[in-house]
Amino acid sequence: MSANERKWTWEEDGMTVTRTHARTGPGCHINCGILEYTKDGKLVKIEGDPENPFNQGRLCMRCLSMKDVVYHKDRFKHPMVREGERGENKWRQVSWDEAYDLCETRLNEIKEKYGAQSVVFAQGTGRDIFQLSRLAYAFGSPNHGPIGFSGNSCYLPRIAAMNLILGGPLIMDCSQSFEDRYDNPQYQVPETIFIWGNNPFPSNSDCFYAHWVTDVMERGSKIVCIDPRLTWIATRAELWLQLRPGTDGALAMAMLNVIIDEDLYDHEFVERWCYGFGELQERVKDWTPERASEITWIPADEIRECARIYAASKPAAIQWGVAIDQTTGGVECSQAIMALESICGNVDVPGGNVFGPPPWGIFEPNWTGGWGYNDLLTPEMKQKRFGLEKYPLLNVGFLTPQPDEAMAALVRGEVKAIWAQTNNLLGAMQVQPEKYYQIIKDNVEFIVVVDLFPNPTTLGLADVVLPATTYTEKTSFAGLMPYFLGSIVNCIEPVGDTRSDQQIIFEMGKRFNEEAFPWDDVEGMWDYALEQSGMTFQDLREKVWAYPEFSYRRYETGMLRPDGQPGFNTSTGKIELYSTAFEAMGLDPLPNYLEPAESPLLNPEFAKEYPLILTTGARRQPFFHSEGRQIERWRRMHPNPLIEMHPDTAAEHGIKDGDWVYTENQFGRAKLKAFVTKTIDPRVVSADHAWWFPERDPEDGTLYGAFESNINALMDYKCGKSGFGACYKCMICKIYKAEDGE
Ligand SMILES: Nc1nc2c(c(=O)[nH]1)N[C@H]1C(S)=C(S)[C@@H](COP(=O)(O)OP(=O)(O)OC[C@H]3O[C@@H](n4cnc5c(=O)[nH]c(N)nc54)[C@H](O)[C@@H]3O)O[C@H]1N2
Ligand SMILES: Nc1nc2c(c(=O)[nH]1)N[C@H]1C(S)=C(S)[C@@H](COP(=O)(O)OP(=O)(O)OC[C@H]3O[C@@H](n4cnc5c(=O)[nH]c(N)nc54)[C@H](O)[C@@H]3O)O[C@H]1N2
Ligand code: SF4
Ligand SMILES: [Mo]
Repeated sequence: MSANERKWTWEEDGMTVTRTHARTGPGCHINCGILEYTKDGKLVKIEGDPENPFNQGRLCMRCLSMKDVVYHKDRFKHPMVREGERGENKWRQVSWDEAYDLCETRLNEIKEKYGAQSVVFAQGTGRDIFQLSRLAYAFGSPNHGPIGFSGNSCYLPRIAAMNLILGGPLIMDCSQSFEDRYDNPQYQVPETIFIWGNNPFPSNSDCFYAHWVTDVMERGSKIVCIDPRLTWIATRAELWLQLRPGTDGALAMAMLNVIIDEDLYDHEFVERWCYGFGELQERVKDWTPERASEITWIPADEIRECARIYAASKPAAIQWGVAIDQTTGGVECSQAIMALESICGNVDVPGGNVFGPPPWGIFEPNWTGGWGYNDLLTPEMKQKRFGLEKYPLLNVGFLTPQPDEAMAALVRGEVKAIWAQTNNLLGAMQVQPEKYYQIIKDNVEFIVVVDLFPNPTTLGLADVVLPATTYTEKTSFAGLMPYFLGSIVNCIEPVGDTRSDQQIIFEMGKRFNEEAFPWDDVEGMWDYALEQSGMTFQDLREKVWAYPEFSYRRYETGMLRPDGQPGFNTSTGKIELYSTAFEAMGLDPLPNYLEPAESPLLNPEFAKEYPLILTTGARRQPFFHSEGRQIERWRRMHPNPLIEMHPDTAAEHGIKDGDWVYTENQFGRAKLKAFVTKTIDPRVVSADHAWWFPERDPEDGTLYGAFESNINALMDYKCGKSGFGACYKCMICKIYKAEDGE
């Protein structure tokens, strides 16, 4: 359907239909095409847009039941200022002007007294508020990014490595860059896809829609799955490798060993486009499948088979997930996986792993991170980003503080205010939340939280709460995935006295620095951001989506480098199997495997006390991290926090399915319900993350039970040498039945 035939709004059965895309809030990492049905100014339902190339009509239950979120009784509907002590739940409803006045006065006082860097603008997993960097920089602080989230361990470890080694991020090719999708004659389905540390069906993680996996399977793709749990997709796989959590790097090193040793790699591509193959060959020489088998628990023959399938499949694609990031050696493991993709000739080929269209020429190039860094921050302030001195890798391609260091600064009393937006820091990402709750409460003078719902962070920490809208109530655009530009158009007016994140940033930004937000309104800001696409926001609203030109093997045509030369956007112009940039930063230029920081191999004595490997946070529908526990229809699907364990493990500890169980290690403990299942290795347990209980009385002093079932009580700051990576997916623990029964 061409843009000319496409209508963006029409009347149907007495309802108005708005054709647009979903976005946050509530949380999601992708933008399905939707039809929003409204009547008398109210949302009636949301349906998938069958014409939209991205999702082709399909939706998950979160958008399908969006009404339950939009009109939920608990939603914040007015700005509020804290009256009693933090955690007492005493609030005063105020006007937006009063709330803004207070924020402006307090934040400027703090800036005057301690410097702008002492204010952290904390963004969580929210994928639609990249303008928050501009707010931080307009204020003068270089510290925009998560705080409390060890090792920036969501996607950024992979992106850091990809930016340096390949010159930009790769993603599995499911034809998503073509408007005509699988019908496009240039496209070819992967022969095999490797689902690695990712579970797309519940997660639909960044830039990737799960249904594409079944789409390509229907067209012939085979599956290899690398996961400690037997997931739905693992049951459909040719090969399922059930590895010890945190050891993916060892598997990747051994796959490289087999592929090079058996001469299965793509000589032509390596000679023409890769730098440092000899060094790589030397590095992986000792990584025999037998050695990796001892580390990963995967039989050596299966490692060989996995390597041979990857090398023989033309093309093969790897869809990897956050499990790679959330190990201490997440960056080094990413280096190894990229080396696999490169030496087997799967980079930027149809059905392999491809770059998105380069962002230049499509939208404001810094839109998805660091917008305002160049034009608003002073050189002195740029140096005051927490962790920058220690971790130079922070300078490549994204500009967040290093969160472990930011928290260390907070502990030293150097963080005086936090502006948190799309971030339930106590509820979802903070390691040892109870301990750090006290420290944040004592050390941070002023905290603003912009959110849709009350949660442990708003209750326990906020001095001011600003109520945000859902995506049905705001305008924005989908551009994080550079395959396409998509409109996000409101179909109803904001509920209560809520405002969109973008409007809040825009209005606060003008107060901090009028010149940094020179536009008349939010839509003017969108026009600016879209300028390079040749469209205004109104054009995009009417077109609904627009796909930039896309082609393959762009290293041959000079389209991957801003200077137009053939090659990759790295300093050697080649894929750096041996990274000159890593070397210059004092990091290991070659891939490697690092044992998780807490490991039975590194510390066998200690492991006797905590004999089980703990992986956490495997995504569940319909929740998004700490969200959605108050949405009744969703909660019924998943009423309690679960810990998965093998029947033998349960029996050994006298635990039955459904028992409440404590999981404990040297850092803390959490209480979850046993889910006994043969789909997990007896030596491993897998715990849900981000649990709290909105049904609790907010005045019972427990912050909605924030510290009872929160598995992050067992986590610690354990990033790698690069400043990236963490231990959320590979801790150690013991379990025992909770004596207090139910
Ligand atoms: N143990 C363990 N911990 C983990 C993980 C794990 O695997 N294991 N995963 C980690 C990962 S990858 C991440 S990214 C972090 C996520 O950490 P967070 O980003 O803190 O996670 P959420 O619970 O989604 O919190 C988001 C908050 O933003 C609000 N919100 C949602 N949409 C919007 C919006 O559009 N605007 C505004 N203003 N607010 C909105 C929600 O109501 C919610 O309170 O958690 C990490 N924590
Ligand atoms: N419904 C829902 N969707 C979400 C989110 C959510 O909270 N809920 N969160 C969003 C966010 S912020 C992110 S980052 C993405 C993440 O989405 P994914 O990348 O899919 O991440 P997870 O579900 O945490 O883990 C994926 C799989 O890795 C397995 N795994 C655990 N440990 C290891 C390991 O050490 N090695 C390997 N190979 N596998 C391991 C788990 O068993 C799980 O099946 O999802 C996003 N989408
Ligand atoms: S994946 Fe689900 S929540 Fe996300 S946009 Fe699509 S339907 Fe909505
Ligand atoms: Mo994430």
